[in-house]
Amino acid sequence: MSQHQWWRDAVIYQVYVRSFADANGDGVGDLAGVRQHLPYLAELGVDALWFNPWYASPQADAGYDVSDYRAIDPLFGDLSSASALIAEAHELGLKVIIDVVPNHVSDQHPWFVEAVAAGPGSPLRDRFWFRPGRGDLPPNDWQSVFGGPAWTQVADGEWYLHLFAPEQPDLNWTSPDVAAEHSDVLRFWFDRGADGVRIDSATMPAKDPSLADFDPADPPLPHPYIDRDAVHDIYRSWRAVADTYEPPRALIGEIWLDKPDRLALYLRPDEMHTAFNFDYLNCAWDPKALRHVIDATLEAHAPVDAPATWVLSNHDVTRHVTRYGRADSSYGHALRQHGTSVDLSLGARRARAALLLNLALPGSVYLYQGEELGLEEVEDIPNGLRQDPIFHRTGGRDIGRDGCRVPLPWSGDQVPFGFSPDDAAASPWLPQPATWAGRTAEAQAGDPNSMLSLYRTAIALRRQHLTTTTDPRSSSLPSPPSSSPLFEWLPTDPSLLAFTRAGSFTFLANLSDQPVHLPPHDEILLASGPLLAGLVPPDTAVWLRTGA
Ligand code: TEU
Repeated sequence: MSQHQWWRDAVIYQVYVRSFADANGDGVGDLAGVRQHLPYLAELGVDALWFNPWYASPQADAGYDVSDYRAIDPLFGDLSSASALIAEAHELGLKVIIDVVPNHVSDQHPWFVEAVAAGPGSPLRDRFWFRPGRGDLPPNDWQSVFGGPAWTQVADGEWYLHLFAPEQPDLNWTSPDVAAEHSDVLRFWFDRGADGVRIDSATMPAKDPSLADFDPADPPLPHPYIDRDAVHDIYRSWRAVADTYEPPRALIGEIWLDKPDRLALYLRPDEMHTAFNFDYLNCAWDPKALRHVIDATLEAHAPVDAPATWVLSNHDVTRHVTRYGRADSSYGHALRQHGTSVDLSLGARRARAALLLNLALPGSVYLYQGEELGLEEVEDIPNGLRQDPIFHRTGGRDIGRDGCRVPLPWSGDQVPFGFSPDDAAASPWLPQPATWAGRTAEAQAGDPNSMLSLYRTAIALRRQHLTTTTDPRSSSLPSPPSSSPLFEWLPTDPSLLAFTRAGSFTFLANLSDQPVHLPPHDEILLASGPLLAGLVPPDTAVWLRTGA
């Protein structure tokens, strides 16, 4: 396969910069911290890094409120450290994906500041959604994703739309300035070596211009602001920009839709290359449900010739070790609350099996920093330290996303576990649990049974047995025979998941509560946990080499 299509079967690691590694001791992760740990990421064996927004921002929503795309936030570094980071990543064979947020900007972005100052009727307000209210009430009944009304009033009496926090005014994509500016921003970063872009809230930038009221429990179709046809024009124009580069840059969509056929529309040949699979993320640890979502995903992606993606965690959702340790293991759009009982050792066992499943399925895989250390959701952060606007805007009804954003434990046996230097001026921006002492990257690196060791081994074996991408780090890897079927379910008991890949590779996961026999095989390549006398225990997965 062409090196140009690296994203088809890449393993992509999400770097949440503010929680990755803090080199300057202010308690917040930074680009210098990422640079120090690039060898760790190369050793993990991933192909690409996706960085959450690192641009200048008041940080009302952890950087998803951008005030200047052409500057790095001083919390994280500066443009020269970003360029150095990109160059160093490339030297290690790692691609770099940036994050762009078309739906909104910061209320401190010069466009919004100007629009507010210009007053009602000014064309500068056309880049946003300013409207007069209905008496003392907002222009319509739309609610923000983060809770509360989606409108905020400015001093002259007009209101502006924000589907997220009030500090994140929505852009009006019918304004030509908006499209031109985003194409320029993409060029700015592609010229600096970015290999792709993750597109935030990608279904939401196109709005019904009538801004009519609707019942969120029974929304009309098309929806007033989710997945409207006009949104595709945006990504066609972005694809045109990406395709002017050599090699072409990749477009990756954050598309929360529960209809695989609607998702596939974003993956048409002149739009995005790939999108996150949130149906899979939302799926319970249940063989029937998993089989169904895997089939639906592969069926929806095949006609548009786009690779499927497999993702279980990110900076917005409860970490999957915790989800899988609950009686109801699906994520859904459930509120995050205290007090649901979690069996973390069960969650970790399932997470190990799930890793083997993700890496064995056809397509690309997204990993969220810390999952390779088996980190769980930190649910007992004191309310006074919570930062997420979701916590604050729901009055604590939803405890928010801080629990999956806690700074990583790197080394040592005491807080801050090497996240910040020993002489740091500040503590980590969110408190780390003392129980992470045995879970640092340093502690796990030397333990062949650790989560980290499983990730390293599994990613390396996947490269050897299941990918066809040319690896810049090695030129002599075997490719599967081209005539062999790429993916085929094996007939098994419905409580198991079993399939073959590439003719000589078999995957089996036992999701029943009884041990099962290993199927015929030539060699056990990897198991997610100990096998007992030829038996695969519950919540355990194996990779087998079978007769080619
Ligand atoms: O998220 C978009 C989004 O709608 C979901 O993340 C989800 O509904 C939300 O997190 C509630 O759980 C993206 C980013 O990933 C997120 O971090 C930003 O806060 C959001 O956009 C606004 O830019």
